[in-house]
Amino acid sequence: MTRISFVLLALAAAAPLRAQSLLYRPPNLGGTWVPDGGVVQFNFVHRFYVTPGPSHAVVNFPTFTLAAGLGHQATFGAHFATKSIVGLGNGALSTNETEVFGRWRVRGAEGRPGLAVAVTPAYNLLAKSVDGEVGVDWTQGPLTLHGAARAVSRRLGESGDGAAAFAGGFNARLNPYVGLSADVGSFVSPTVRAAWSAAINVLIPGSPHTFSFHVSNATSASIQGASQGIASPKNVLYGFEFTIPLHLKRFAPWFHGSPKPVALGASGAAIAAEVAMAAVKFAGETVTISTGQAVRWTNRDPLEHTVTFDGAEPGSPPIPPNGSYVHRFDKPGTYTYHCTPHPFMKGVVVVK
Ligand SMILES: [Cu+2]
Repeated sequence: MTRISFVLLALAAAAPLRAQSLLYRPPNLGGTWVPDGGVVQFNFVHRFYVTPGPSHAVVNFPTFTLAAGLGHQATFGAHFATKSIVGLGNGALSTNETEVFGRWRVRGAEGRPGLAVAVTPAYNLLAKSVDGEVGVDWTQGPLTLHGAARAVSRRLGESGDGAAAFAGGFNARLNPYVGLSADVGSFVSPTVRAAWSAAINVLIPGSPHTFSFHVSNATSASIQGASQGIASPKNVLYGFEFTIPLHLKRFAPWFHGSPKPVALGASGAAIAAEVAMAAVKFAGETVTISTGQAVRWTNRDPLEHTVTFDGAEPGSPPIPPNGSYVHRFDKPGTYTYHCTPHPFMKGVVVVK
């Protein structure tokens, strides 16, 4: 095995961790994470408290994060929170908080020992505030330490002056799959309650997903939301975060024009019937031909299909998008067939 294939293997093994792992980020710190190029990261934070009896109503505080990895250690994304404390100040007309942000990791990489530094410019649509964060983290063995300096041009409900906030936290990995983390962050202001969190972080084995169970008092994952805690009626929220990397390459066939036609199966046979494979169906479910004639199947879907006979007749290999397959029938009979990846796709060839 060459040195290069060793390196590729090591990268492949590291990939699940590099795919935006909660083992390297506490609940209220964006830190320096950047999705890999061509990956759209979907993260879902859900926090709640339960009101006292008799209703025991559950009050929910979700934040959705969508961020696209642009390559070159850069990302562009947004947080959307539906019950943000940022929206509870004077003059707030809504608790729906949207923050759009960019992030550029100037140095370092997730999961690699040493220092990482990232800058995160953002705009908070609810607070109408230009926000920003400089995040640093330092990884050594199972430990990652985090720090962040934040600035906002306008805290919601305040008179328009800017404000600064600072945050810090850590991740401690007990093994490759489980870790603990905590953080605290606060505006430099005696009137605003500091935000905090503590979490158990889990990498789901065999998957690119990470999960955290956490407690916190912060109601959203934006720069402003992660810098202030809810004070009443409850000051502890329970919750979780789930991270989902979506690899755009998987969707490539949807966006690229028709791939090159590929012809499979018998060549030179007299084609007496055409069957299109479209919308995950065999168009023209039953075709009738004479002995010695052939049928041609053409795949119009962006997915692979097969023509697999239910009897002993040999069928097709996987037929790629824009591929076709020709099969000649030398014996009379009724040939039922299906698609192996999509068994609900069925068809019949009657040979007289
Ligand atoms: Cu199919």
